[in-house]
Amino acid sequence: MQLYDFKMAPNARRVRVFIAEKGLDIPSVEVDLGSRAQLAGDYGKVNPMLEVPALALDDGTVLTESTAICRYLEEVYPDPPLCGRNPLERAVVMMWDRRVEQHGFMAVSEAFRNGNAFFKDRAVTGPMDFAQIPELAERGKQRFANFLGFMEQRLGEAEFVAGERYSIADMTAMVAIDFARVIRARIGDDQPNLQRWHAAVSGRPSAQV
Ligand SMILES: N[C@@H](CCC(=O)N[C@@H](CS)C(=O)NCC(=O)O)C(=O)O
Repeated sequence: MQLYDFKMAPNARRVRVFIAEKGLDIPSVEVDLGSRAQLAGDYGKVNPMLEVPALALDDGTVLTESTAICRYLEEVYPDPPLCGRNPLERAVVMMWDRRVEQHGFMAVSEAFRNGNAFFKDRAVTGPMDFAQIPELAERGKQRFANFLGFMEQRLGEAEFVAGERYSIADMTAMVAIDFARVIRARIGDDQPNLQRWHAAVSGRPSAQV
């Protein structure tokens, strides 16, 4: 296997954290998004969506979409379970992971890509160019602030995002919140549940990747 990675890319970090939690050692190659390497050369043959992460398997299959990559690794390397241990747990974990992805991850992404000059005419990833929409940058910041409030409430009722066990939903939430520094958004001093949870998940060795 080989992972197509980029150190600063949050979706790639989601997969790196997952790999670290599984204790796997998967070789990786860096696709430098900073110099737009994903748009040049042969990377389109690896991933026509021109995104990282991508996981190339030994049989030539290339998996993209961070959640799909993690689900594959969960099936092949079930220990420790990170996506739930039974049908109900798996559904609850996926529910929370998807909520975090849609309302947290996408909010930061919307704010960052529509507000930062680097993404002029590249407001959406992939082969098509899209102009920035400044209103979306503002809306993304608002959505992310709402997300933090929602998570503060959630983490007041459960130890981890999806319940009493650490899961992929915690990884997605941690990566989104850490990445939100790019839009200058942070957990507030008045959000003790989020602070407690963030200290716990950030203290795991996997968070260092
Ligand atoms: N849905 C994809 C999204 C992947 C994605 O958006 N990757 C970003 C980096 S975090 C990317 O490759 N961006 C390329 C670009 O900016 O053109 C996933 O879950 O992996």
